[in-house]
Parts: sequence; C-alpha cells; structure tokens
Amino acid sequence: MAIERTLAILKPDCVRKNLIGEVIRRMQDAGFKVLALKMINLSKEEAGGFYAVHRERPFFGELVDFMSSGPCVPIVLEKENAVADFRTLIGATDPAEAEAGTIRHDFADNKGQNIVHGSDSVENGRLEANYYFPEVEIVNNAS
Ligand code: FUP
Repeated sequence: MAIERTLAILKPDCVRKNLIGEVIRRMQDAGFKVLALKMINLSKEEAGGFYAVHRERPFFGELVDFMSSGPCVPIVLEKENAVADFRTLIGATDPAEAEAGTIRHDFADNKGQNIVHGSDSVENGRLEANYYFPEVEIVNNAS
C-alpha cells in the first residue's frame, strides 16, 4: 500500500469540548504522523470555500455557520493508506451510525457537529491540505 496524506480538521466542537489532545492521541496511536498543524478561525467565506461541493445542499448554511463558530485545527497526516484508514478511525458522518470506538461515535453530538473532518480521496487530501497549508509549511521529516 502507498504512503498517502490526508487532511484532518478538528472542528469547533472538538476544540470547545477540550478534545484536541485526545483526538490527536488517537491519530498518533493509530500510526498517523503529523506533518502540519495550526489553530485558526475560519471566516464564513473560508468555511464556504472549503465545503463548496456542498453549496447547493440544504445544510450548507448551518455547516458554514458551525465551521466559523470558533477556532478549529487543520492537520496534515501521513501514513500508509492514510485516506481510508483515517475515515475508518473517525467513523460515519452521522455519529449515530458510526462504529463503536470511532472518534465520531465516542465524541460527536450529531451529523452536523461531528468533531472531525477527513478527506475522502488522495486527490482531495492534497487539495485540502493546500487549502490550509502552503507546501513549505508541511514537513517532510516527521517521526
Ligand atoms: P464526511 O465526508 O463524513 O465529512 O461527510 P460529508 O462530506 O458528506 O459532509 C461534510 C459535512 O457536512 C459533515 F461533516 C457535516 C455536514 N453534513 C450535514 O450537516 N448534514 C448532512 O446530512 C451531511 C453532511
């Protein structure tokens, strides 16, 4: 299997619930290397740009309001098979449908406020990492 990168975002609910450390612990325990990380406040425009694919969906306004409601923590992760393995680690979009032991099952309140984002393809992982981090801010010697 190939080494891949994926973009995680610890969403504002994760930050508000003081779960930053817990969720990063789970990522590292699962073998993900952290290549870039920062805490930022997204404007509505930035949040809407990131989720532009959902622009026509009924939940788009709420999603933008939520993602810009407080600080969040984008993180570039690397591992063999990172994209699929990270989505397994976080669980289904709706925490009610997520497997026991996944991050969303254990910590999320509902489908709209579900603690963490994970890219859904290698190509989106690259595009999404570069949405938050210029290539020079992504280290290539993480341990
Ligand atoms: P995921 O890939 O699991 O993050 O899920 P999606 O790309 O389908 O959705 C992105 C975000 O839109 C979710 F994290 C939360 C929000 N969303 C809703 O609020 N309601 C929905 O029915 C679907 C998604």
